[in-house]
Amino acid sequence: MTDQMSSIFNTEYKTKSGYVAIVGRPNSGKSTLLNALLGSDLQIVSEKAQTTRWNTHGILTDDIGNQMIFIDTPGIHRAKVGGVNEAMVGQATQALKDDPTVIWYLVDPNSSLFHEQPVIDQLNALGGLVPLALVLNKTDLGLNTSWIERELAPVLKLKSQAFQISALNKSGVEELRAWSLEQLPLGPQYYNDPEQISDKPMKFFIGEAIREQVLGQLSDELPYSTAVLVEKVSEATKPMHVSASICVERESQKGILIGAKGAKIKSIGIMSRKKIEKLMDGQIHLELKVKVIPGWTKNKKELQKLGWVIQ
Ligand SMILES: Nc1nc2c(ncn2[C@@H]2O[C@H](COP(=O)(O)OP(=O)(O)O)[C@@H](O)[C@H]2O)c(=O)[nH]1
Ligand SMILES: [Mg+2]
Repeated sequence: MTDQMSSIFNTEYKTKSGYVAIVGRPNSGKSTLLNALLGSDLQIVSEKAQTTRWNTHGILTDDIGNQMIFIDTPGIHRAKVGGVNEAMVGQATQALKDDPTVIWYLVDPNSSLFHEQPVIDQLNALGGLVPLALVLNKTDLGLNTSWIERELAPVLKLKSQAFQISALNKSGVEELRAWSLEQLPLGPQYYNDPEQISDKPMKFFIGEAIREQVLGQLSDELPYSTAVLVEKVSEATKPMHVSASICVERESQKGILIGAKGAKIKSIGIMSRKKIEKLMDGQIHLELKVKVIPGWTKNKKELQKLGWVIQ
């Protein structure tokens, strides 16, 4: 065999790797758990349902080179057909179709089984081969979670292993990680740099940092009608420069977002800038505008422009 040929056939990997899909209802704590694992606050978290809109990969490479790639998903729930909610649920179900090596199914102990049904249906549709961790989160709240395991384990067709964790204070997270690593096969390192913790570019996290403030600073309904478009990031200038628009559906929403004498948009700008400066490790100038795109949450073309892949 020539050297070249032997290198083609040399598939003996010494370390493990694989994909872990994190699914569950909105608000079960998926993004909090990913942040706990990565030791970062990259993923945005809020008490509002449906904070996560896109699948993102979190990458964890351990000391000896084992690589777990986590896919944080928007929650699975019943959604109206043809709009932003369906696109979000579509993201989550795609993560399951993409052949994950392990699945984590997160359950909030405040949930009711009725609301869990859409997630259970998706999991059962996979047919039974993927190892599944049934992860009962928020144990720090001191609620009784044993009923969940008792009720859910028998209706799941995948063979499951139950874990009790608190993503918030990180208890039980290490056991979950260690069990999942055991399930992974020997395989290639998908990402070369052991320090890299996400597949998404800086631009994505800048948009998310702004959206996090919109979610945190505005009342219930408005955030669901907003999207953030990051138009430009110049790292060469000093301070670095970011321009972005917050898109809303109606003029009236634009008014609320800007606030009396511009106070709201100013405060959103100041807080987002702080997080972006942390992410980019330096001073930035943030230029923030508000744009009205009528009915974007229901319009396929607009959703695509804002980054959704619609089947
Ligand atoms: N008490 C408690 N709250 C949690 C825990 N994990 C997540 N949360 C909270 O639950 C809410 C939803 O979390 P998030 O990670 O955004 O959920 P996701 O929609 O599944 O990604 C946030 O307010 C979190 O702070 C936990 O272990 N304990
Ligand atoms: Mg989330």
